[in-house]
Amino acid sequence: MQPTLIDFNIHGDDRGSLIALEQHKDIPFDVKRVYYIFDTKADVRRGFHAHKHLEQVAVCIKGACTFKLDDGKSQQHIRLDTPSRGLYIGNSVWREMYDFTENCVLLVMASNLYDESDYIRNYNDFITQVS
Ligand code: T46
Repeated sequence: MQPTLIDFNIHGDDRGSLIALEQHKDIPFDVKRVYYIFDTKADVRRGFHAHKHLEQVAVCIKGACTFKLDDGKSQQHIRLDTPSRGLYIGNSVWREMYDFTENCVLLVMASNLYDESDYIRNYNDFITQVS
């Protein structure tokens, strides 16, 4: 499945807003792990890897950042700047994150537990594997 933006339903009322995310309803896989990235220093780029199997949905629940996604054939840059929109990233997609705002909190839901052997951290290896 290609990288896709997912709009979440906002339960808003006069008290404010609430978003609930459920596996196989809002998130297209079993959610086995959640992590979040925050306090990212100015001008830092993170990521620089692809995953062999992992699927993820990333959402900026505060602030904003940009994903560069590369499937080996084409690249796209996607700005996440609202808690009501998530970015689905499947396997075999090289990703880099940059232009974090100072207050950015990037929440990521993942289809599996942390496993370093699922990472492809060398770009040439990635290109070889997707070619
Ligand atoms: C991804 C992008 C969007 C853990 O111990 N458990 C975890 O679940 C994760 C995600 C990381 N770590 C450790 C491994 C490293 O020592 O935390 C440290 C930082 O991880 P990493 O350098 O991989 O972080 P990013 O921001 O480059 O990438 C992360 C995810 O690892 C990755 O799956 O797709 O965010």
